[in-house]
Amino acid sequence: MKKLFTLVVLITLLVPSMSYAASPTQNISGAAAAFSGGTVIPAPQGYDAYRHNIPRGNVQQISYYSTTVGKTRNAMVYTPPGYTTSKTYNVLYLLHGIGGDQYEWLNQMNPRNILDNLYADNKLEPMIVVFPNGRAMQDDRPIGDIFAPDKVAAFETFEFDLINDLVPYIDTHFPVYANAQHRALAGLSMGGGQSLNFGLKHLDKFSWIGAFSSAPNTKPASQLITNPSQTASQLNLLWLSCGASDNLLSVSQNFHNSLNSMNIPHMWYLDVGGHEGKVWSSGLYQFSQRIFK
Ligand code: FER
Repeated sequence: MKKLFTLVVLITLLVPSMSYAASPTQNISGAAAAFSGGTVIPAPQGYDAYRHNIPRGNVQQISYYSTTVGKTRNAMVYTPPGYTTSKTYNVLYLLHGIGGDQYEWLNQMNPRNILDNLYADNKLEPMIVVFPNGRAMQDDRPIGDIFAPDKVAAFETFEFDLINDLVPYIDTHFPVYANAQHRALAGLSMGGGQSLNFGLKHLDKFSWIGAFSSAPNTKPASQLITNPSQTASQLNLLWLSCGASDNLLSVSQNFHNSLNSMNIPHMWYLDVGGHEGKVWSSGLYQFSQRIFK
């Protein structure tokens, strides 16, 4: 009798979550699904919440010398549960928005919970996640007028800091695979634009690219992609997502349309929401599960 009771409780607990994940209506009404290149199941309830009794990753600050800026700069690094220097890891570089810095993702998007939960569910390949400061200038703090021309320009300069300074630092100070097959670049808003601008230009360095709610710093796809068949063959994943009520939606939409006209395989996910954290948490949840596989 006790066994039967346990069984009933277990089934009651399991069935709703399973049918939630599998329900086709979740795709349509839950996320206003509009994507190509695969099926996107919206993140389940609690995906970004702290789950008790699971192994956890760690976060540390690192400092590297930037030849680009001419000073030592800081970044944050998440190492996954069970991290050991006797294994070799993939690396995801995750970039912030115009008002953010290296702490923005960690403080506002719950990446630690999202990733720890996905590892507990066996849905991620082992990766370290680097959270840089993408404003490559002497004073890189998001203070004063965050739209000031020198601050906006510093988001462009970050291309050289990333490629020449930060990536080489990570490659030599962490146990990582130092090649494009094992490197991903993604970001939110300004960071989404950076990911497209730098990623598509440096496909010898990154083969997994994600852009969440890309900002107007995004260059035209036709400028970034001059040899579509070569780009298509070098990419492992190009992911675009945006909230349906985001004021910047046209940036992603236009990029998606250009990619279609150039026959560049990519995923396009129209999420629920505006220019806000829940769309970026959701973007990380979706993108992180699809990389390094
Ligand atoms: C702009 C509007 C928004 C712009 C940048 C943003 C550079 C960035 C928003 C964000 O990062 O959240 O016109 O120009």
